[in-house]
Amino acid sequence: LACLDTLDINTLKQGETFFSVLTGNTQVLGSGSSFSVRSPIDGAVLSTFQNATPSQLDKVNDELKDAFKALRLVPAPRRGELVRRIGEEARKYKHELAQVISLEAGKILPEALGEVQEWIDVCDFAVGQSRMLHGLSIVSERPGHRMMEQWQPLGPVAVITAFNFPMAVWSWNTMLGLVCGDPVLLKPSEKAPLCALAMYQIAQNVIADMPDIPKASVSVMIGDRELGEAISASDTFPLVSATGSTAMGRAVAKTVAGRLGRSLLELGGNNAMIVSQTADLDLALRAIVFSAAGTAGQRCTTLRRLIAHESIVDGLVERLTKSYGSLRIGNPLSDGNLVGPLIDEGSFARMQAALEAAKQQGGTIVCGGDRVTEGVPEGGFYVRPAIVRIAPDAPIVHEETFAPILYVLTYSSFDEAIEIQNEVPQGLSSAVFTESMREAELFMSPAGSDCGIANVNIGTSGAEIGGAFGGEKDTGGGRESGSDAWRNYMRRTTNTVNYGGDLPLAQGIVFE
Ligand code: UN1
Repeated sequence: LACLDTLDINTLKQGETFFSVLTGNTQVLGSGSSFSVRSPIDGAVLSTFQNATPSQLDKVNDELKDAFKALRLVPAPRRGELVRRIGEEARKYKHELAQVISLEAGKILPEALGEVQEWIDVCDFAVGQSRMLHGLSIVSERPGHRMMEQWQPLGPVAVITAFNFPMAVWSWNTMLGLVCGDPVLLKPSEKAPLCALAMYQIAQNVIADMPDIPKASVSVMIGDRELGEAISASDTFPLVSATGSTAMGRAVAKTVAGRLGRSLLELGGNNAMIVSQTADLDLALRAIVFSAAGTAGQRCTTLRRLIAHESIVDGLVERLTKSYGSLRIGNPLSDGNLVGPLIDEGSFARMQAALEAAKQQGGTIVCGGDRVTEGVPEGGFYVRPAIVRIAPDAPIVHEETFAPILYVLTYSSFDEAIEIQNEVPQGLSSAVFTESMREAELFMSPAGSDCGIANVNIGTSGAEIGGAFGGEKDTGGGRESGSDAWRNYMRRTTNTVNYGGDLPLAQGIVFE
């Protein structure tokens, strides 16, 4: 745990318990029940917290509202400077930050470093954006009038994150939110609170040197579902950005909509790849293994359904099975391992239940699915990634199981492949491997993939910063981390200015 000392996180505790309410001004213990965080690597206790409670939210809300009053007046390029410096710190501590991710989320170090890189990349993106918060100028129908729109800071933003991308998802929202003038309160996954403290500490170190930036601009509350519900219900937050299961997103959306707030949702995926008979199969093979087995199947973009043409499916499955056989499974902090542990025992149980359901629904397990106990740290839930051949309409194929299970489905016509791809409730990521221009274009056309992400000749996971990230249907509709995602964090005003000496009414109305 030496990385925690380097990141100063160990100063954020009282006795053995870490603070759960942190606003830069205030750092206190939660007043709720206590819980321990275990590393998925070996089940060892990493830290102890007490849940922050809804009653502690009131004071935090006041601090956030005050912070907003000041931050909204700081010029946007200066807010960009804040984010630029945060990015510099993330660069400096990249290795330590990645270790915290590996410890708490069980991600292999190269992927954890990649996650910190997403944070760094979104900083660069947001810094540029801080000078480009443009609105339109619009011609008026009235003589002597001019119209324009302005984008204004929105207010405090709440960010609720999942365990699997504890730093990237926070940073997508927070770096853009900050340049837009919004203080951001993070409620991290209870499985990854140390990541939240590390990010908080990095940001607060920067804010300490920038007296014009209110400290509460980067705040954290560590708590359970009850806190999440209180945050969603609180009208302090015009925007609640939530990442996690569809069930969680539905609950948040309902509460936030009930007070006419906005939610920005990035929920479940059930991502598919179509492999055509024309595909470059060597390329497809590599893409499938990384997308399906990487991160132990715990990305929302993980490839879960492989839709292969009937003429190539058998050969492809054979090659895949061979590749899966050589995947090194084990301690995510050790060199050379490609698949780390599942997050916890519950996740292992859900994986086993899904495999059982697949068998009952006519599926055949081609390889994997079993727990690995040799050559891995004791106490962690390590599994061999599974490949299952099954019919596309088996109910289990339509569910997202957050574990490395790849369902292999077969198609004969390309239209049928697209139909299979689109028939699940989720709509996050999708891919096609084809050398046919027609198939590629059809896949990206209005009659093609219905997902937020539709890739050609690359896998479903590992999107880069810059493109809008998110998806449709049960995925929740939000878009983050690129393109015009900044608009989520601002409100638009339309201004009509009369520089003439008369008062003409629109639509030619005469009122005198
Ligand atoms: C997630 O799993 O919540 O595209 C995000 C990817 C990553 C982000 C995944 N850049 O796989």
